[in-house]
Amino acid sequence: MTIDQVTFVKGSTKLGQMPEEPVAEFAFVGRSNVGKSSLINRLFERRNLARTSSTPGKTQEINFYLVNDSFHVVDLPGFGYAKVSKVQRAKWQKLIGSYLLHRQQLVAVFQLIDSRHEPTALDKELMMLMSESSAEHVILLTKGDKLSGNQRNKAIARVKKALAALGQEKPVILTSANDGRGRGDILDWMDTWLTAL
Ligand SMILES: Nc1nc2c(ncn2[C@@H]2O[C@H](COP(=O)(O)OP(=O)(O)OP(=O)(O)O)[C@@H](O)[C@H]2O)c(=O)[nH]1
Ligand SMILES: [Mg+2]
Repeated sequence: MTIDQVTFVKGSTKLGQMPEEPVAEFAFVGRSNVGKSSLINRLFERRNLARTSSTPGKTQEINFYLVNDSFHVVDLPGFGYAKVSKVQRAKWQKLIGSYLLHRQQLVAVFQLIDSRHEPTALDKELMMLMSESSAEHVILLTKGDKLSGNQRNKAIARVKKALAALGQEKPVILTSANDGRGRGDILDWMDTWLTAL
C-alpha cells in the first residue's frame, strides 16, 4: 500500500465528538513520549502533520487523520505521564478505555512500547485491556534506531515474553521514526485487514 493522501479530520476529547463516518480505524496508543506522533508522521511521510515534542503529554486530543480517502489513522494521547493529576489520569483512562473497547470503526490497535525498556505496568494493563477488545492488536517497539542489532533481538524477545506471561501471542514489529524501519510491515498489516473487511 502507498500513502497517497492524508488530511487531518479533527481532534476529539469526548466519544460523542468523534467522526461518525463508518471508516475503518487504526489507532496508535502507548505511554507519553513513546513516539506515537513521530511514527505516524513517518508512516505518512509528512514531517510534522502529527505534532510531536520532546516534552511528554504533547498530544491531548484523539486526533483523526483520513488516509487515501479510505481509512482513519488515530493518534491517541499518551498515558503514564508522571506530572498529570489523578483526575486527568482517570479522565484519560475513561476516554481511551471506552474508545478501545467500544469504538465500532476500530479495526486494529498498534500498541507502542519503547524498545529500550521493559514493558511497564501500564503497558501490561493495556495488553490485558486489548484481550477484551475485538480489534486486532499489534505491538510496535519504538526508537529502534537507538539499539544495536543484538539489543533489537533482545527487545523483541522481552516483549514476547511479557505477552506470553499474559497468555497472549501478538505480532511484534521493531520500528523507528528516524530511519523508517518497520514502516512497510505496518502498511502490510493495514492492507491485510482492509482487504479482509
Ligand atoms: N531516536 C528516536 N527518537 C524518536 C523516535 N520517535 C520519536 N522520537 C523522539 O521521542 C520524543 C517523543 O516523540 P512523540 O512522537 O512526540 O511522542 P508521543 O508518543 O506522540 O508523545 P505524547 O503525544 O506526549 O503522548 C520526541 O523527542 C521524538 O523526537 C525514533 O524512532 N527514534
Ligand atoms: Mg503525540
